[in-house]
Amino acid sequence: MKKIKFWLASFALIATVQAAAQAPYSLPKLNYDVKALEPYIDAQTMEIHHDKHHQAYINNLNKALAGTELEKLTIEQLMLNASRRTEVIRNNAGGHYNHTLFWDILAPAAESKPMEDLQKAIDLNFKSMDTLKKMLNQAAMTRFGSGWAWLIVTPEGKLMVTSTANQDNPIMDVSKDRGIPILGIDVWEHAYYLKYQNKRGDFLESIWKVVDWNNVSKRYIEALKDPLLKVIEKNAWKELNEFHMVMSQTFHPIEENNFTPIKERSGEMLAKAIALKNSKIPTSFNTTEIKKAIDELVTGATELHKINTKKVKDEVLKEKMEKLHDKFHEIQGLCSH
Ligand code: MN3
Repeated sequence: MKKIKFWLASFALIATVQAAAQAPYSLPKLNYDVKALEPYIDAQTMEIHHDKHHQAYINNLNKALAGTELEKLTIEQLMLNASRRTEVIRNNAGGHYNHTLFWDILAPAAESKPMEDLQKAIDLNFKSMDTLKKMLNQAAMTRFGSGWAWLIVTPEGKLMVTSTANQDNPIMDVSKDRGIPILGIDVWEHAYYLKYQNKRGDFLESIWKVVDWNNVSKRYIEALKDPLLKVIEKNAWKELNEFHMVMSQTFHPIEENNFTPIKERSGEMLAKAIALKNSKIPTSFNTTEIKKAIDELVTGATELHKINTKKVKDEVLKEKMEKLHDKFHEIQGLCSH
């Protein structure tokens, strides 16, 4: 049975990888006519914004990914570790994701209202819809230069208003506030300049006439169930990532019989283990199991550093390091649920 499961999983993986390989990103169709959001967003703005600007993000993204390993990643995976991507990939992956969301949360003369679950969450987090709109407009007004204002679902399942510069978004590790966006307002001048010129505030008043709360509500429900929330939560755990960095930069050389990095950095690794122990453990990872494993990680890193300063044989160092590496992966495994 296990074997069958393994093969099924392998086929699924191959299918996914193949789909990704032959699927450079493409422009999603609008669900409404370019004129449909008039008079709040004019047809010419919609046309240029969708057909030219969004298309350009897609073209640049496909070009930057072509023939690289990154082609196999999902758009979310590309964005999560934005700090490690090139500027081109970060900007254009964000540009594609953000605009895809933007078209979806707009609707012609939307007189829609949030569905019950979202309405309750808005009341709980912001007291009222009016306050939420004010906060979003404030975030959009004070975003200097180009960027986005967001309503996001945080890893704790709460709603939060935030904003990002350029084409960044809260899925990215470069953002201060992290979570899954369910509503985004584009405040690049290309989103409003033809009709509103420099009056960003007027654009922000109008946009509420065309926000599709049905789709925002659906996105809210989906975000709460999305495994990406846990991934973001773990990805945002800075001390875990910093330990991981030192671990991978010292452990992998050992596999190739290079002991120099660990001999030079065992003290640094111990410091990172202690920092991890003292860090604020994200809510859903704050279990006795994980705390115990982190304690053991500190013990292991202490021993490793101690024997390293005594200049033991490489084999002894290697054995300790393998145990520490296993312990770290145990923590990572516990974190992924
Ligand atoms: Mn735009």
